[in-house]
Amino acid sequence: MSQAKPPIYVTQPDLPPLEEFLPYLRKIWDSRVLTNGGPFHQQLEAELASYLGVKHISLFTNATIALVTALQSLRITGEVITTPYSFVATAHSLLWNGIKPVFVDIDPETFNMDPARIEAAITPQTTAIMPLHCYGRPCDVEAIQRIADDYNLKVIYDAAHAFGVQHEGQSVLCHGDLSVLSFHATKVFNTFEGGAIISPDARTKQHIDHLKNFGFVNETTVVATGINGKMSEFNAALGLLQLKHVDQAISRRGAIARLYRELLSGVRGISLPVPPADPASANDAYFPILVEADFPVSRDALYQQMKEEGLNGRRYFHPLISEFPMYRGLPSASNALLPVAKSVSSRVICLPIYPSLSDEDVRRVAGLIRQTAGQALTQPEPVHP
Ligand code: T4K
Repeated sequence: MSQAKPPIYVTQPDLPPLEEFLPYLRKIWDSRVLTNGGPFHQQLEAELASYLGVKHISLFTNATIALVTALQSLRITGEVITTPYSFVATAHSLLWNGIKPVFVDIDPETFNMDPARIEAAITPQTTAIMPLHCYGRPCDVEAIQRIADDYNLKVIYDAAHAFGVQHEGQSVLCHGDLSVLSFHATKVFNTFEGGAIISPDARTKQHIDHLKNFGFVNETTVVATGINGKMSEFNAALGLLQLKHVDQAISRRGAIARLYRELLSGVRGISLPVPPADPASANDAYFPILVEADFPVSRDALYQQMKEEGLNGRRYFHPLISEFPMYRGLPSASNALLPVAKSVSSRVICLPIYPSLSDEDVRRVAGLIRQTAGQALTQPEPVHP
């Protein structure tokens, strides 16, 4: 009797062997330094800056607090132009600062904010642009910067998905005024929970470091209404260890993406994302597919069918941020103004992708999609003795 296979999910956190983490824990136990910018925190900032190819990095407890702090640090007010096609934290960070989000539509190929839509959304209240490098794919950073320069706007990138991504030979995180990374369990590089702000200079970093520590600059001086956004020594230690394995993890993600492409190309009614011309511009954080009208069943029916087989994709990002109750009353939230985002959101499924996912599981996912399309995989099942 064949046993049911365990379910697989859109992602599974990458973790190093536990034995490798124990010496780090021993050091924490011996020193009793648990947080507040201890040695692992300092070491991880230095090692990440070097790995990512950026000058200044401030570690955070998570990317959401980092986004809120990034906006505070640049004193952003009024209106900020942003994308409706993201995780809700992008826009929530604006509301937490009393800023009005102004949504603009996305590009149908990259799913990033369409720079051609930004100018028309600028008003006298606009102070910044907050784009997302969606699924880790670089935005049109040059076009966005040109608009920001013309209208004297700041640019804060939600780079939650963009760990290790390069653009034109340098880190994509070097663009804009600030970039925010997420090190959440579900991300390419995780510290359980965590995040970071990339700053262009030491003064900005110092200010951000004050803001993430209640605004303290020394024992008795508080210069701003800062928050507690500090990363603990535990998370920083894990990050140091994860860094040793991350190249391998990204390379395995690449192999899985290639296998999905091979197995799913030519399937009627399934569109695959166009890969960036430069492979260094991809970290394969996600593998989105679009279920088109000529696929035999709807996107939601396929999603449900996958779920029933224990092959759990996710509809990132459905609903759009602009459809949630706290945003849908905004004039820019009307679906009529966001046709591309609405259409992508109604067609997308992100397929499981993570380093420990086996080729066999990739074949199960692709096989189910092909079977539903009436184009079953022809390769014979591996024969087990
Ligand atoms: N900006 C963007 C563009 C983002 O995508 C995110 C986060 C943020 C900002 C904010 O970053 P943080 O403040 O989180 O650092 C997940 C994540 O919770 C969220 O971090 C992420 N984006 C978003 C895209 O995905 P959910 O609600 O889908 O998570 P959940 O718990 O359903 O996890 C998905 C699957 O992952 C599970 O089915 C199983 C697996 N999983 C998850 C966790 C947490 C595990 O195997 N182990 C785990 O510990 O939001």
